[in-house]
Amino acid sequence: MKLYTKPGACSTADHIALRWTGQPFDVQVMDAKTMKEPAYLAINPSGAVPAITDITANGEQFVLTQNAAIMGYIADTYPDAGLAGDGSAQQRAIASKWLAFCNSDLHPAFTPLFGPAAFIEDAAQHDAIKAAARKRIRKNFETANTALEGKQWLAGFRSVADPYLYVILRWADAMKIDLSDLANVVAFKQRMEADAGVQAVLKVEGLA
Ligand SMILES: N[C@@H](CCC(=O)N[C@@H](CS)C(=O)NCC(=O)O)C(=O)O
Repeated sequence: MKLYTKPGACSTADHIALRWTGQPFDVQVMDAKTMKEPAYLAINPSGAVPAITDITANGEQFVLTQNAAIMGYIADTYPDAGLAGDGSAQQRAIASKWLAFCNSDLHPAFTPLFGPAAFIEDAAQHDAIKAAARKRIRKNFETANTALEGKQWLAGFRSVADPYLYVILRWADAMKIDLSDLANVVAFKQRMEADAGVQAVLKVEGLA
């Protein structure tokens, strides 16, 4: 399996998940320029990361985009890693629930903060949009903080959702969103940063 990632982007979460499987994989670290070049657009026409390529059991080329699908593929390809739980439908669903929270609630909450102009051209409105985004982001992290009460991991076991939450916590840091009062979230981030797999990925992506 080969992962295309950009340093610190949501694809870094897939990179950590792959590392956690303990299985060999290839990785290509992209940048804003190479993501828009024809070679990569042939893999993901939207020019976004993550994407993976793999070879099927029949020897055919397999290409997959969309973070949630890729995380599911990683978890299902390497079930022994337990990144979607113990194989029960219930644990798979709980891991998917928190992955969906990260991919569909928390991640898009940052979009107006990163690029308000995509929502409204009038620059005079941008501060208001960003302030609303910050509020929404906080609310989502409060949800994560509640979920982490008495738990090490979002789903109650280590899953594909955890690297995603971690990567988005890095965005919160970069955007100076104060989460210091959310003790469970703070402890989670420290746990992730102490993880050897996370540290190895940050090094490969030039973020260590
Ligand atoms: N819906 C897509 C969104 C992926 C996405 O937003 N990727 C960002 C990085 S976090 C990206 O590559 N944006 C395009 C760019 O940076 O040019 C998914 O879940 O995979």
